[in-house]
Amino acid sequence: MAFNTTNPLIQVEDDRTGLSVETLKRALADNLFYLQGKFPGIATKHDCYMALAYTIRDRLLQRWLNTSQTYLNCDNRVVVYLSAEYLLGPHLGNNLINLGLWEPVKQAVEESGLNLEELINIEEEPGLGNGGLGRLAACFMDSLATLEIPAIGYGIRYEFGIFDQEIEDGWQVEITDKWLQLGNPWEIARPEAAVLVKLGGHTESYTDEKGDYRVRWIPNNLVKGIPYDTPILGYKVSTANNLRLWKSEAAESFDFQRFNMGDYYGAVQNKVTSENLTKVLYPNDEQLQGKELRLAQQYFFVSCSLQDMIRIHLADNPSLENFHEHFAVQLNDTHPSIGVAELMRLLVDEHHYEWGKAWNITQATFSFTNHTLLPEALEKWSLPLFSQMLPRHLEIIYEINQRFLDQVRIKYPNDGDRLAQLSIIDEAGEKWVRMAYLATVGSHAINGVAALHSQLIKETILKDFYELWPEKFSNKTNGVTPRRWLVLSNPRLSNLISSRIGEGWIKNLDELKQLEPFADLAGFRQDWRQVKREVKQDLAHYIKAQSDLVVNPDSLFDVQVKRIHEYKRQHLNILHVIHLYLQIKNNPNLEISPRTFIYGGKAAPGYFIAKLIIKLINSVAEVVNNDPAIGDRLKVVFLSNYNVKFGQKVYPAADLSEQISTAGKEASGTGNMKFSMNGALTIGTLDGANIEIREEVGAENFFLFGLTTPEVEKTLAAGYQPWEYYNNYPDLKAVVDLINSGFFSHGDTELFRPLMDSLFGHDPYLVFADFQAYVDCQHQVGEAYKDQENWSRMAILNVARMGKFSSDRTIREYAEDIWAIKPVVIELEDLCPDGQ
Ligand code: B1H
Repeated sequence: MAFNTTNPLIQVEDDRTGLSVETLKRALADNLFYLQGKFPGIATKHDCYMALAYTIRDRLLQRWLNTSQTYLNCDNRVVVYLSAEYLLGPHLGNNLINLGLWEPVKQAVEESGLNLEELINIEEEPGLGNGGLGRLAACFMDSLATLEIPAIGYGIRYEFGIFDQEIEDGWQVEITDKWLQLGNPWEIARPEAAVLVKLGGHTESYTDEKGDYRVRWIPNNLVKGIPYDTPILGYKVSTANNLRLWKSEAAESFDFQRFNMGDYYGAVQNKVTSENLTKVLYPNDEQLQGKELRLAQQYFFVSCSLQDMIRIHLADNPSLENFHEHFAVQLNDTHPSIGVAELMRLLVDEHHYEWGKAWNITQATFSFTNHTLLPEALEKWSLPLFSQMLPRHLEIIYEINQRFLDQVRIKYPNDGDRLAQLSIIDEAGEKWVRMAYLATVGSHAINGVAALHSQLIKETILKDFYELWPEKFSNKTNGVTPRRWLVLSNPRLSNLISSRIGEGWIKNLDELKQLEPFADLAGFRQDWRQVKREVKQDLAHYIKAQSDLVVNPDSLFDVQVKRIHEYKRQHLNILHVIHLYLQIKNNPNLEISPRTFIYGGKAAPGYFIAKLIIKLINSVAEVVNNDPAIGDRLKVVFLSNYNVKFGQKVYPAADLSEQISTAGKEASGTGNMKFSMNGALTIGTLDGANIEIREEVGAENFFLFGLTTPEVEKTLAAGYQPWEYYNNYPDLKAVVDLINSGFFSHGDTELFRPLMDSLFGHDPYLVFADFQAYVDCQHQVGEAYKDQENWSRMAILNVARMGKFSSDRTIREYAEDIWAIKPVVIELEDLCPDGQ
């Protein structure tokens, strides 16, 4: 069959492009029949979801193809985001918002006898990330597309994303996340663009035909990378950027030589090993595991991506000389930092560039974002492991290091200590490759993710590098996309806002400022409270359905949702709950603002103390929720399986946002922004982006407590004595004694001992030191909540002053200061698919 290549564009409104309600209905029925192979009568809800997803995908394909075609045709720069994690959340609702199709699709779905919200809820979210770092990558992709910035996101298509969490007897249980089981309508595999990745083996030198000395890598394993593409739409623009995730496969499905010799198992083994590479996401948020498979994952996706970029570049350019003018590559933490050595290898070994030239291209290409200062999260790989898997890269890193240290020697002669401190190879004891150092040396720009964090990078982990190259360092405070985190997740509040100030804020969040005068209008505050009440009622229904607990939507919803980690101090929060419980027990008529404490978050499967904190929260919940003396005044609920989908329900319903990390430990936080954007007030420490949120919303609209970063350092340096706090603060003592008495553990005095031992013995997070300040501050919160008019006023001002925390602002800063990139407008109509 011959296609009409002169004008293959579909010109008439047909079932794949039409936007009228009638056409949408027809398309839905058509997809159900032809793609799902079902009559409506026997279709499951999931079939209907799939049919709808394909209906929407059809309507974004033109944008998607036009976008990549436009980027290929004009010589613009392209941002490449390299990230081991993308915590995208469900696509359907978001795509409807960004396409501006919510209303007609809702009508079409309803007239087809279905319910749009129900179908949206069916989507399994791609949980391809652990927490904030992965979610930031997703928000950035949304903003890049919305700002019409040419961008590609590269990552890993994990077959199993972050595990599903269930709670059994108060303990976390992990379940495999089989998100691909029923099919993924949002991705398209591109096996024709597969690449090969080498692993293991050894290197050897040779002299090429021109007489030049060269090195080649003889691997002992070859893995194939298959790209799977997902469109990332901008909000009400024609841009649809590409997210390209790599799946590993065996380069040859059978090792025929082995098979012929009768070793069927050995032959299949290679296939299994290769496919294992992208099998599962490591679930250890900010806790290094140092596993071989993890290094292989990192190298695999980075090599696939760089090879793909080189192919794209050489399609339109005679050489790689100007590679860095074509691509600005952002390293999302050190997870993709092997890219520095890989690009050098590709340029020097495979494309025969001279070292100096290759290095200039490499440094001009990469920039690096650091996301944490926690020592246990800083990536380092043992030398033996590295040389076994990536022998050539280790040689290249040695060469990079030697040349770098030669420069340092010139600047600081006779300073051996400094050389050891700056060396990419840690040689103090067992030898390691320090990945943050490799990323820093190989990049032209390095940034942190909030003002305090960027400052601390310069003072601590990269201090010596900052002295060397102060001009490379900057801050880029994180942000979140208001499309997913307000328009999609909180339509009631979004509509209320738009009814007063129009819809401009969705693309220009600073326009929320126009809400400020409304804070003084009693009628508006009334409407505001009405919205909050309805949203809280929704969450109350959800809580009832999940945990069979009835909570009062008029109580203060006090929420902490995030990964469970000692530095985030969920245990400080639960100590406060116990304190309130004791207060009521000791004074049965105590009048306090009724509160519902809501927790959610996953613990890394091997992180015992984090799991014990979950158990403690659930144990306290069991006692408090069932004590008739408490009545409606306190309820505690741990909602299982916190993820993007659940986040969308919980942020809008919160009155109080718990951001209580030990000062200096939370690099930025982004949940803090999502809460404030939805009108919650924050109780928080001077940590990460909390500081900037408080600056923006005003100190009088923020509940601040706790030690500052210098005070934390001082307290630790002076030899922190938790016992002193225990002995000096009776409220703390009462709470701790109650736990230790077995009151929350059916008399078992041992259950929570490991947690208590850590709080008393070696707690770098200073829970006891901040306890009293936290309790006092929470008291102020409770009092403030009694004045609903003023509370609403503060909440409105929080929202009105959130403009800074749009990821659009963050991306604009990266675009201007680091990537030097300009938007490229995509035309929907003019372009033919063959680019003519
Ligand atoms: C953040 C991580 C992280 N920082 C290692 N570092 C991981 C480190 O699987 N791993 O090995 C996974 C994640 N995640 C978070 O990044 C910070 O803690 C937040 O404060 C910050 O808001 C977020 C985005 O910048």
